Amino acid sequence: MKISNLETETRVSDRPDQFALDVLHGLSADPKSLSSKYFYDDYGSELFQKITGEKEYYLTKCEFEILDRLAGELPSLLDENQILDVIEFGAGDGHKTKLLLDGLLKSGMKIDYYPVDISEKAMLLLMKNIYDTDYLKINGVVGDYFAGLRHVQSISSKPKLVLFLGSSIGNMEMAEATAFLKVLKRNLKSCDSVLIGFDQKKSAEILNRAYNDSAGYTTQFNLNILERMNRELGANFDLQHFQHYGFYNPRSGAMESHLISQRDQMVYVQDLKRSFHFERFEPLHLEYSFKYLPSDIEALAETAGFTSIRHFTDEKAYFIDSLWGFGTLI
Ligand code: AVI
Repeated sequence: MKISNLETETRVSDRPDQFALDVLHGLSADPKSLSSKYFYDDYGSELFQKITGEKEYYLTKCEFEILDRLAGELPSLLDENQILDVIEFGAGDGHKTKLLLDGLLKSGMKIDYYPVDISEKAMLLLMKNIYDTDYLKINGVVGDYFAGLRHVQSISSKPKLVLFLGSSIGNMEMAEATAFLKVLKRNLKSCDSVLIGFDQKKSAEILNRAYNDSAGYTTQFNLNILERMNRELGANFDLQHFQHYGFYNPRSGAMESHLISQRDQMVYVQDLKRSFHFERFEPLHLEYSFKYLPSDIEALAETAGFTSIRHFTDEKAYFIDSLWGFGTLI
């Protein structure tokens, strides 16, 4: 695997043939579904950035508030380690992380920062916001999260802080989130820590508004997955005949996003040489965004093998960044 300054490694999940296979599988299934990871082509990532700026989408603003406060406190929680590797999964544009890094640097720490992202474009964006100094060295890793983490473990034995911010864990179903965190745990040592963002359970009205913003970016974000199939796989989806439907399901504890076919229609996907039938009002499921109670977070941490947990929340208690480690309480 290659690392640093945008030398790219093989892209595993984003290969066009994998996309085609997943589309074949997802559109042949009953009920139909596609993985939300396919939202994030360049245009989808741009739309997501716009969503985060919308007034209804409180998640990013709440996490910003938390990290701003945590930045001053974090050094003392990390055992005052004077040198640290900070590894971030899915770093985005780096704005939120910069707050934390600045806090750590102010305390006199020396940091090697390894943002790991599958998107080279995201990495370029981040490098515009965070740059090398005498105390901060940035080593961008374009690739898979765990390949990135293992690589850093193989070249450095410094204590690690792994960041997985922004409620990305919420886009995983429980079994997947648990498996993901168990693998993370296996790849860490007892001196390492993890900071993970969780969106909290709250009133259905607030949640429904956040995933149905009035400017319509969430609708565009969902429809872009059809456009992506048109562009990359030669499909002929007519976007006018699908409607975005996002709602909170209190039984599963998740926001669900669907595109609902507005008519009985056939869609042809050239690269698959296959047509797919959509009945009138048939849903195509695209995303879960699971919401957590503090007790859900603690149960998940324990199941994954982490024993030291501390929660940080915003004034409204809408969002939690949870710091996990090993051994006794921090
Ligand atoms: C990236 N992820 C945490 C977002 C979320 O809130 O689940 C994606 C998103 N979907 C609709 N709006 C934002």
